Amino acid sequence: MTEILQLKAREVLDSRGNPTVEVDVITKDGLFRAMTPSGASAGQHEAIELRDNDKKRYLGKGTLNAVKHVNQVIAPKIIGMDCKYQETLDNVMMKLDGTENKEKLGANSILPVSMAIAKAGAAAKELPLYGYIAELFGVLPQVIPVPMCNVINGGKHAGQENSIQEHMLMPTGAKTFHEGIRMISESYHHLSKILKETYGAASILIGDEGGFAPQEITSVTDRFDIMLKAVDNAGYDGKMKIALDPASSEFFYDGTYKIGKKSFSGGELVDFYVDLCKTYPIISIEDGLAEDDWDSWVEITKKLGTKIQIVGDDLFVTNTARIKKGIEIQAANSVLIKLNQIGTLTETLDAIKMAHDAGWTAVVSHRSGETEDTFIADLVVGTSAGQIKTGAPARSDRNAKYNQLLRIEEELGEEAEYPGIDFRVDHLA
Ligand code: 2PG
Ligand code: MG
Repeated sequence: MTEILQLKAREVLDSRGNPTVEVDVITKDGLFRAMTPSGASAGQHEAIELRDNDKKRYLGKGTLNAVKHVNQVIAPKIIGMDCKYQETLDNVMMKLDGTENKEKLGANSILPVSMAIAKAGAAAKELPLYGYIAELFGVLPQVIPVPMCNVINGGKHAGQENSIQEHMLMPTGAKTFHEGIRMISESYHHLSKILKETYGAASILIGDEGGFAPQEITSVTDRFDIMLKAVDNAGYDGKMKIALDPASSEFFYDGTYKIGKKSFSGGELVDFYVDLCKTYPIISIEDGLAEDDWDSWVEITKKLGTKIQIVGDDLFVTNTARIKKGIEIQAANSVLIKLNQIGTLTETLDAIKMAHDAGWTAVVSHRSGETEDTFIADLVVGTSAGQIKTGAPARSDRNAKYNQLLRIEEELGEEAEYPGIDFRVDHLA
């Protein structure tokens, strides 16, 4: 038995300078620390992130109530328990909360405890975190993910309205993660050069996820063209694919989608994506449709689902009830995975398992408001998910994850597998 000796939360800052919750767990093996991230284009169906709403502190975004819930409600129950019983401990917290969306205690109080406990459990078993998660999940940790790197930030992450949010490069032609990250970094710097030469210094200011946010380029095709030019200049023509996250719930108003000055019905937007896929090397579209527009999701999956990855983020919110529905009606073929959308590691692993069992992919993701915590890098290896979305190769809140993956690939040595374009195959088979 490895007893949880102390459990303590505090308020710290995230990458946007907003407060978030950090938790320390102490066992005989030492101190284990975790922090919860926070979304901006968050889905309506996500577990609740508790904010104090005291306008005198942090413009209402304080997290002192969530901190209090950890210290006064969760800690007294959890202290003394064995940190190796992840599922039991997560269930204790879910019971303490007792609501479906964790609105009583807040997912931002429960999640950092769940993550810190996993880190303590890994140490107790003398395993690296990815190895411990792999044991919980029931796979061999070997698959290092293909990164989805958001090199042009739009939408809420760049102070824009009615605009596509994420324009990502995926180094599918690399042989290893190390090579993939180098391809991304070099292309990113070529992109910076082209942008600055074409549009001036302001165009290389960056958004929340480290990608450039050129306000001058509003059309998605112009954004893709300049990205592909950068890839070409870096010498990687044909070795890099495009992934897109429009985050369309953000520009959906009473049944109509609005991108810039154009309006689209669900069906018209699906056709817009179909056309984009004819011209550009797109292999993945996330949240192409809004979080409750199930019919249009079924339509996009019918039209594009055999050719590319159709990922549900706000649609599924890492919640098995919604993923189950999506599988039944074939509304997508992939799930975006965010720990804080659901609030515990156990439920997150269940969501990935459900996706894999249906032959779907799962993409482990950061939030736009991140921290220095690298948990998701270990999570993606520990579940063989094969893809991670964690921003541009800029700013340490994003690079912390890439750097951890570089370390894990080095540690796995010959055992490491980088799936490249085969990220879609089921690595659990
Ligand atoms: C998304 C995420 C992360 P946010 O929409 O996929 O990129 O954004 O964390 O703001 O919800
Ligand atoms: Mg998204």
